[in-house]
Amino acid sequence: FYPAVDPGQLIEKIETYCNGNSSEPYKVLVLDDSRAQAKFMETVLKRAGMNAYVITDPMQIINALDEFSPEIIILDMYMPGCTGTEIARVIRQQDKFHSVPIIYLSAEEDVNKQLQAMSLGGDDFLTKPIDPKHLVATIHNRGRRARSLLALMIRDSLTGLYNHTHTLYLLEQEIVRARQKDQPLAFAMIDIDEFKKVNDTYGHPIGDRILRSLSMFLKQRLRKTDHIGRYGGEEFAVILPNTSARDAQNVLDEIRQRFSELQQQAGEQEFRVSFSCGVADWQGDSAQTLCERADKALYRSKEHGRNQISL
Ligand code: GH3
Ligand code: MG
Ligand code: MG
Ligand code: MG
Repeated sequence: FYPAVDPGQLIEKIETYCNGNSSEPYKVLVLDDSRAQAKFMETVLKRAGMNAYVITDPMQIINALDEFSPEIIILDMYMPGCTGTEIARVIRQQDKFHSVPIIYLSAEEDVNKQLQAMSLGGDDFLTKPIDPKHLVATIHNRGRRARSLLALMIRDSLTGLYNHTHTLYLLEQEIVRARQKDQPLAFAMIDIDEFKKVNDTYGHPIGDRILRSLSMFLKQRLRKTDHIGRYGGEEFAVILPNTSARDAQNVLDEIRQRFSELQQQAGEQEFRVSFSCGVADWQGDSAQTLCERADKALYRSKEHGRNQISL
């Protein structure tokens, strides 16, 4: 029922330079066979506060991608034994770098060749000699766009919470951390009660509003270090690092009670909505089995009459 968690290379990339942390220096990989040009690039990028990783041998590209996980790649066009477009193809073959911005930097002045290179996996074509300001501005623009796209990719658009995939990724991460630090970790699944009826009675837009209001409610009540995700339609997941299941149960039960007392409004009509919750503590097992235990606990809450929390 729960998809096996495959953090995927794309997600790894997201973690490296996302989470809204746009003050992190851009990680720029430069490949140019000319040592002088490589040195020049390194100096310019470092002066601009960027994290530069410079190679002069095209054969090092795979290793550099692996080790450095660049956010932006700058490729020379003509190198001994290969061209920039061939390197771009190699890069694009990896899922993880499928959408990383690639900027060609070359003395090639033939516009047709430039356009052809752009059509083969490149995003920009800059010509040498390059004005450092122009280079830095181009990298900034590309980098900012790439980061904001990735930031969108990990969120659910209705609630702004983490989406299903990213929630599972964070759970994997927190399991690693809990193991390293020998700390407890709690995981909770929340499911709104009789939500179909809410939609049927008051309409889908009201249902959406309730989903957003529960998201806000959870964000306000939980700690900054907790992770809240929209796990499915009207299902939410909460990861509570360094928290015992008992403590998680207490805090979530308080949230449950207050939420169930809120007056929801649809035009003239007032009504209440509740949720059920299942909490599980990490027992040294996998994310998948932890999810399964939380889900079973949630099912018990439903069975025993809803608007309650089970461990
Ligand atoms: P239970 O107490 O057993 O959980 O009953 P339920 O009606 O909540 O459960 P069920 O799984 O039968 O229905 C879930 C409903 O949630 C079905 C669907 O219409 C609604 N839903 C799922 N996603 C959204 C959404 O994005 N917006 C709105 N408005 N409703 C949604
Ligand atoms: Mg060259
Ligand atoms: Mg449901
Ligand atoms: Mg439900």
